[in-house]
Amino acid sequence: MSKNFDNDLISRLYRKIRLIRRMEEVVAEIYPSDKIKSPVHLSIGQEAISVAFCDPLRRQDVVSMTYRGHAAFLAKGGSPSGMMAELYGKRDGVAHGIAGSMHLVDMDNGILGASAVVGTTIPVAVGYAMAIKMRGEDRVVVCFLGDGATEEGVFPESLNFAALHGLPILFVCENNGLAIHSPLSNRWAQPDLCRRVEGYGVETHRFEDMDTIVLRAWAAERIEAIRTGASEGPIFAECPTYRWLQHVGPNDDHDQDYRDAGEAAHWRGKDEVARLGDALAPDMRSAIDEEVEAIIAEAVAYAESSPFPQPGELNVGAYA
Ligand SMILES: Cc1ncc(C[n+]2csc(CCOP(=O)(O)OP(=O)(O)O)c2C)c(N)n1
Repeated sequence: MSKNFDNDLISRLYRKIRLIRRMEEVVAEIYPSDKIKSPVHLSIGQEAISVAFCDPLRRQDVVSMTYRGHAAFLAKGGSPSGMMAELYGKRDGVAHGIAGSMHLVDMDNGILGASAVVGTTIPVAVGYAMAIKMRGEDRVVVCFLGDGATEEGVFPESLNFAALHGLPILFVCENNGLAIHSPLSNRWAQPDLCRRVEGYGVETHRFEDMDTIVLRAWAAERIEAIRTGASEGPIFAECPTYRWLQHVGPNDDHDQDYRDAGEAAHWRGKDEVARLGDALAPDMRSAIDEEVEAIIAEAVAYAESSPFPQPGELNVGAYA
């Protein structure tokens, strides 16, 4: 990490990445108690991408994410208490406690939401970008997707539409190399994803590594270029990453033979939460850590004390 780093930037990024990591660790601790009513797809190990791409966004900018969306939700400014209550299935959750971890949403903070159905948020994000363009606004959409989602037919359809209309959208592929248990080598004849995307007339960039500061600098520059019209969207970024835990649930699954323990050790050895924390003065780091623990304790207490929704409330928010 650069010695000339901006201390405010590092502390801001560390506060976010630490909050996301600790929220998910606490979710994993609580999960076996059955208080959390929804399945959880944890992003532990992948958080840097959401933190880096959300940091340059304004509140009125928009993100859409996948069912592995806790990191993007929190990075974009979603409420930790509202998220925890949603996981508990409680009425004060961000989706009234009837949607769960895979459907976090918060339109006041520009969080379009997520879906359990792979790829389905991509055209919704493109539609939102279309609306922004038609209204002549300077807002930007960031659409997070997994490598598996690029295999859905809706991905090339959405890319083509966004490119044809020059929409203000940045697609961010969190490439963890796996769709559940299937590695890329079993799925892609052409392993160069950016090359495939370029075929649609879209600017692409592939990162070699997951370095929060590097990702963030690039994101800030390209988001600003889309916002000001210096570059026409869409833009596509492929970010290599690694999912530390099992596809769904709170546990490690390296005892299964679908992936390599050496690879896990490699990624754990360059953990971005530790790297950013180590770049801060120890007293600043511990002050942030304490602040984060207080936010999480409040979120858990909020979730515990919120009531369950009643059966008659099942359709709340389902129809406009
Ligand atoms: C349309 C559809 N097909 C299949 C599934 C089953 N499924 C759930 S997660 C997943 C893997 C998606 O992988 P990726 O997009 O890379 O995201 P990751 O889980 O790695 O974050 C699949 C195939 C689904 N939910 N929706």
